[in-house]
Amino acid sequence: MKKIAFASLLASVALQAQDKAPVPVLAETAFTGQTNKDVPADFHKYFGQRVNSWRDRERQIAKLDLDADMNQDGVLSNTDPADGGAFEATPPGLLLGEGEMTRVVIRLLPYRVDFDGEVVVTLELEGINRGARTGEFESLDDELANMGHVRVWRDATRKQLVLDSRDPSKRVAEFTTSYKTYPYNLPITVPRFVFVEGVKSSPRFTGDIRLLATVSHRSPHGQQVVAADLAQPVTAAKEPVPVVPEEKKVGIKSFRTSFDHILLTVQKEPKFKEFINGNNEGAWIPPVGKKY
Ligand SMILES: [Ca+2]
Repeated sequence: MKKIAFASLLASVALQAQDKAPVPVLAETAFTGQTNKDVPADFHKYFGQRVNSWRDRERQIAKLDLDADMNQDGVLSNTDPADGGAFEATPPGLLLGEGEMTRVVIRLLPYRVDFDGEVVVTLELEGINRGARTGEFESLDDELANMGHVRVWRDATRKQLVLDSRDPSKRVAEFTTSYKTYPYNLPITVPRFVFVEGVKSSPRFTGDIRLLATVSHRSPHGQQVVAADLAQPVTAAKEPVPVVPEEKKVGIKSFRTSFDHILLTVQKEPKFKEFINGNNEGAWIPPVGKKY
């Protein structure tokens, strides 16, 4: 996660916002700062307190990056600052028109092979309430009514649905790979890319949708490995954690969860594109019946 000039970027976004059409009046007091959900790390309450141990790659099982064509030039670049870093985590994030799709690449780089159990990759869609510092809505109904609608597909032809932000049973997807073949089966089990489709425009806020990806380690005993100083990841099962006999714990390494996210905004029409290579990587798919 590159955080380049995050504060100044926020400031410039705020200035741009002043030039736009009047913002609809919000029911609650308008909160215009950064919400807790603007950093993917919010899902872990101790993040920030132990940054160094969190960033210790020896403790992570893999590096995870979500990448998209943030600057809408038809090329996904892992080195172009305009395609990554703070742009992914600052509203409006990735702009999508209704009916438009774009490719999001999941870069998973295994650090470790010396472990037992499974590697679990999750993709999750969530709304951000920009009227509250916490970024949380009062309820799921409130959230669904006040956020844009996106779907995530595994393919460009909309055959394999991965996520749907309006369907409570389709807001989290999990991909699991066993230590026996990891990392060799990662490309098969975990999508290398997905397509995000704008369905309905964001009604109140820009940057009101986030696509969060996590990669974590699950022990051979079926539980998500959570070290003593870690909170339960939000995506973890809510059932009681099974008790692991002491002798079985010997030799089991636990690893920290890696994560990344991209903010999204859906608008009525696709943003104007100036492709530098004619979109020949298929990074963008226009709404049905339309052309770029
Ligand atoms: Ca680009």
